[in-house]
Amino acid sequence: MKTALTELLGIRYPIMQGGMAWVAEHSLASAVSNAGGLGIIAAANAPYDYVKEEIRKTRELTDRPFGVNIMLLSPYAEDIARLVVEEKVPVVTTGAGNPGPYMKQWKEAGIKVIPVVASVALAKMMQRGGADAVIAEGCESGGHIGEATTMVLVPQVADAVSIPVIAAGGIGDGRGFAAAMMLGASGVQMGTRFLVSDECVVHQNYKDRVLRAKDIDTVVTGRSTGHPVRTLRNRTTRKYLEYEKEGKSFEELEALTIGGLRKAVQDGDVDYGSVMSGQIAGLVKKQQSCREMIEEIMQEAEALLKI
Ligand code: TUI
Repeated sequence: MKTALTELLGIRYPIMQGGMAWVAEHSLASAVSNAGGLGIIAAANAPYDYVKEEIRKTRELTDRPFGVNIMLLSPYAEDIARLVVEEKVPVVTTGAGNPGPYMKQWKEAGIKVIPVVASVALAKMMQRGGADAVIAEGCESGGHIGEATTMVLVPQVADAVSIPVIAAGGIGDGRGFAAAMMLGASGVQMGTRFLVSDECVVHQNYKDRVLRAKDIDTVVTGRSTGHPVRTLRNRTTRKYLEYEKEGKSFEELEALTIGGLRKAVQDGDVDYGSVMSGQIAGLVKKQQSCREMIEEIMQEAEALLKI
């Protein structure tokens, strides 16, 4: 399938993998790129040397295009912004902020820049700043989220900009892919579905929680602090939501979740850790290779889009 996104990035299928913190490393990113999508390494809160090594390992495993996601709240965001230029990384995506200050250096280095936006206003600003495409991410997504759903955000962003729009949030199969195209997207980004892939290195307990999740098993914590985060419900989210209702301080809330994602991803502590997941977890029922996932989604979508 040829779309504005496959043309822009030189990839076979218009499917990107989300830059999931602690999850999206070289093994997952190279598997998605080798399967014809765009794999992404998440820089998250990691320092320069760690991300540099991840880029090297990814290049060892694939000669296809891949990207690095820069989480703009990271204390190392500036270092990683420089690293992607030094390493001539083909694609950069950004999240959780406005990458405006870095755009010029990335564009001058010939990097394709694709910021995640959660509003029409930021999408327009990114287009003015030279972005090659935008990812319109709805609040069905896991992790740090905005306000609007994918269903309302994607068509409004598609109307507002002339660069390609990639839909993210709540997409997990060929139906979601086809729906995104109907809303004006040129491709999709998926996180939760790839999280349970064979090549994804998260602890099996984490994958099992996602595979067993039902439609209404995610919750959003942190609305009161201005950092809403969607995760699967567990002991910690229950306590967090109680604390928020009681008006506990920012520090008390932070203390509950600090290091929680690492605990879930690496130690498999899914009862107390932070099990970030999108709402589409309820639909994700099979652990497969990234290639099987991508090919299945494309077959479903192509059949639907021909109707
Ligand atoms: O970034 C994400 N998802 C993430 S980052 C992350 S690590 C983290 N953990 C705890 C707290 C904070 C971060 C886990 N999940 N998705 C992309 C995304 N970006 N979603 C929403 C946005 C966004 C929101 C507002 C982007 C820009 C924005 O406005 C920026 C501005 O200044 O106007």
